[in-house]
Amino acid sequence: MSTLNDIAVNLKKGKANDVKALVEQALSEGVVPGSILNDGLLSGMGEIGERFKKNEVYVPEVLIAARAMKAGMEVLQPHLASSGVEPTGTAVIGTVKGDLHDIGKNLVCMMLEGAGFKVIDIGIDVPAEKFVEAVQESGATVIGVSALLTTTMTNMRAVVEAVKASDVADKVKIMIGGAPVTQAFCDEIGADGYAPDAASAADLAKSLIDG
Ligand code: B1M
Repeated sequence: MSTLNDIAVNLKKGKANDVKALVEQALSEGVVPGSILNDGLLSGMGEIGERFKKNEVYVPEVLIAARAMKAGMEVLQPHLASSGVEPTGTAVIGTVKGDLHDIGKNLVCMMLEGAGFKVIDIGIDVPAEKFVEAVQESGATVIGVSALLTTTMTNMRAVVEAVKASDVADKVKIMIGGAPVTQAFCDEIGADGYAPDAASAADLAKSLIDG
């Protein structure tokens, strides 16, 4: 279906208005909402994620593609809801206590949305118990914790401990990331996974909920 291909192509170029109009066009052509999501929007965003991982595109391109994705989703969302298409999963994302950096965390949110997740962004400087509360309220199955400072990444341990001590311990997986974070640190604090960049975070979240 060429309209779906056009959606993916224009999304990759970050043409928000065109993506919005093409989603409307696909709906009027009778394309099912799930197909517009998977074969149009997510297909384009997935490709941007892969190219970002390979350093073929950079943060600005990802941001404008995500904006185009959002424009398309605004049109599509009510149709998805009424046709019973479920999100891939729900993820609670925040930057650890003491840390105000959110550019990388916001990119992770966008890539997760691009992978079909419902994202609950709980912001910056988030204490460990807030992550637990957000999962209790939302039923999220993934927690994403970001840190950009060597002095604040240690607060990720408190998030892992708070989750493990809570009633959601068996229901949610914890992934961590941010410039100073490593797989070795992830193993040390007992988090479920580490992703080096935003696109890998979306892949990791999918694999964590698939078990
Ligand atoms: Co800050 N800062 N900063 N800063 N800042 C760094 C991080 C620093 C490396 C600069 C330097 O010294 N060279 C340094 C940290 C040193 C260290 O601890 N090793 C530093 C410092 C020291 C500080 C202050 C202490 C400075 C001061 O006040 N003396 C202060 C701390 C404030 C606080 O948090 N309490 C501070 C403040 C700030 C600003 C507020 C001015 C601003 C933040 C604005 C904002 O975020 N809204 C800022 C910025 C912009 C930076 C730099 C320049 C850029 C960070 C960034 O956004 N990168 C940074 C230097 C640098 O990195 N070159 C620096 C772009 C972003 C896309 O990358 O966040 O790494 P990043 O995200 C990547 C991956 O890491 C990963 O995916 C993203 C994209 O692929 N990722 C995840 C991130 N989170 C993830 C979560 C995941 C998975 C992957 O799963 C959940």
